[in-house]
Amino acid sequence: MGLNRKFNTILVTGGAGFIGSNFIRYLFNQPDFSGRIVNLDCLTYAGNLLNLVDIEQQYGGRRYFFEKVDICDASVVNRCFREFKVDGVAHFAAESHVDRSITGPDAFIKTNIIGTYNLLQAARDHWSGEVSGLFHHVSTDEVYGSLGESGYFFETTPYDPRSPYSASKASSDHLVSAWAHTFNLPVTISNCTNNYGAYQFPEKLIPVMILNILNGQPLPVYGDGLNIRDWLYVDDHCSGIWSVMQKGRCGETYNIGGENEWTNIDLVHRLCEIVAGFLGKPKDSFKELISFVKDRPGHDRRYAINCDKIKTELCWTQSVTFAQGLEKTVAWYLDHQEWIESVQTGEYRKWLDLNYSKRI
Ligand code: NAD
Ligand code: TDX
Repeated sequence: MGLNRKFNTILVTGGAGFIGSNFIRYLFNQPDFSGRIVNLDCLTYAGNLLNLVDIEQQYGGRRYFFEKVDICDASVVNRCFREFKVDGVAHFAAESHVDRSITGPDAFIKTNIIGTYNLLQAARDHWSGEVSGLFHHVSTDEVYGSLGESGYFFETTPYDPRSPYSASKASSDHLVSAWAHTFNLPVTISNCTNNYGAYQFPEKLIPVMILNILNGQPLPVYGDGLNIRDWLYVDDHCSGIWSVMQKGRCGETYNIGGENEWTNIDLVHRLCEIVAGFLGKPKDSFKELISFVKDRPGHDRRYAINCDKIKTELCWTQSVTFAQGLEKTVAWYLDHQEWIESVQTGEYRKWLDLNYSKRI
């Protein structure tokens, strides 16, 4: 691919969340990015500026700007585009947890659908005439539905979302494609498998298990534990997104995956062993904590992605093996007791209120 887009100012939505904060850190470490990043995040329970303290210290006010903004608020979103002269969007902001979408779908419909619509409209308004840019939409493999024992999701697989979360992400993907087709908005979309790594909020499988092991609490495995997920280290997701933003063809979708399928129960066993290793305990020490619990309603059985397109077209590939990634992740949680405590006690919310309540 000859294309190599340059960006002056990238608007990262949801930059205070798990993948968004890793993406911001990743971008500042790229020698081919010398621009500014505007982090637009309304700081829901999943938004945590402690994830970005180092970035704020190093780049704050010069190359990094935080704006406490709800993407459902169209006029403020518009103001940010104008004020910062945004020429790239990496759209991460979303309600992201499937279990929460079952107990409270409302926020998913608002943020994932209406919020995406507002951003698309703002980009369309702002990028007319001489000014242009790229809108990259970060999405999930869950839009494709659920697989049986064999087969993979391709970019051409028909959408078949089954949870309120995946249905809202599928809706947002369709909006993004429609804005490209109808209004010629320059967009790219990526659909990725399950991410893991540093700063992941302890509601998702891997951090829930690590923290419960450390606290000697039951490890809740849904159903029979044989559901399969394809896991990708978060930095590899970030490099995939950056490849698509720089070199991806407009209007195209790229699947990003780990090619790394695990049943939940095997993964939980592995985590028990890794933590035991770090703590110098016998391998099976924590496995008795495993507790099979009631299944998630509508629980998708298997996700697995074919990512040949991004590999062959954009020369992207995974760089971290699952063994390395899990070790790094467990080590990160062990080394970040303050972060964990702040998240588990809710202290981080007070810190945010103190530091950011006036910036709405
Ligand atoms: P996250 O829940 O950790 O972070 C979401 C961020 O969005 C938070 O900082 C939150 O404050 C912000 N946000 C939520 N509603 C907002 C609103 N209305 N206005 C402004 N900001 C708002 O999520 P994540 O796991 O980092 O996922 C990021 C994106 O990647 C999502 O779009 C998700 O669908 C997608 N994705 C996630 C995974 C995964 O395994 N986590 C895999 C594939 C795709
Ligand atoms: O306590 C648990 N026990 C358990 O068995 C939790 C939290 C999960 N699970 C199971 C459900 C899933 O089969 O583990 C698997 C992974 O669950 P989650 O971490 O909740 O992720 P998942 O539902 O697969 O969705 C994730 O990947 C795709 C992200 O949350 C989405 O944002 C992303 O789009």
